[in-house]
Amino acid sequence: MRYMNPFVTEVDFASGELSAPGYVIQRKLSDMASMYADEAAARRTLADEGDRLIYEVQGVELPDEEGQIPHCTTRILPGRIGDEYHMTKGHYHARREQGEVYFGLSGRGCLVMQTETGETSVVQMVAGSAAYVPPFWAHRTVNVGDEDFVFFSVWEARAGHDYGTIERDGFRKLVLMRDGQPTVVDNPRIS
Ligand code: S6P
Ligand code: ZN
Repeated sequence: MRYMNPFVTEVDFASGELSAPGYVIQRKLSDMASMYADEAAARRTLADEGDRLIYEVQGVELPDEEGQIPHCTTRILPGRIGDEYHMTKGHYHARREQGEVYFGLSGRGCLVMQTETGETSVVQMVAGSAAYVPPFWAHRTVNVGDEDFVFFSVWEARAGHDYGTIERDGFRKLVLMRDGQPTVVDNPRIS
């Protein structure tokens, strides 16, 4: 563990932009078409409208060492693929015993969580919501509003990210538009 200097980052609540991002990740529809429940709708959207930005992450660069506390913003653009709202890929932490805190900065979203033993939870997030992702819970965020949904995340550096389990199995709960409203439904692909 090395000493390093303290620093501050300015965060734009509306856009999620950091004053000096150490990295920026953009996830487009083409990166995650197979993660949408209606994959045919995703492929049709790509063919008819071309690719689109689904979400962007801006974070500070920190050493990958135990005790470091990485933090970043995520901005999910509004929109749907078929009936399903724009969302992040979602992941378990590679070290399942590491939790995380999400803080809503602007817009309106859902935080979809599940455990490997079959429990599920979906909580609402708005500006000012501090949501806790306990150890062992996979997490995905969904923009259910008409404007950008932006939140701030804080986790432990050695948590790591396991995307493969969700890519293979999906989430048990989906957030779809039903009668114009965000509605949580069971994922028909998971019995
Ligand atoms: C990191 C934390 C978030 C997500 C971000 C993008 O542990 O949960 O910063 O990385 O919201 O989601 P995803 O699923 O593509 O990493
Ligand atoms: Zn995480």
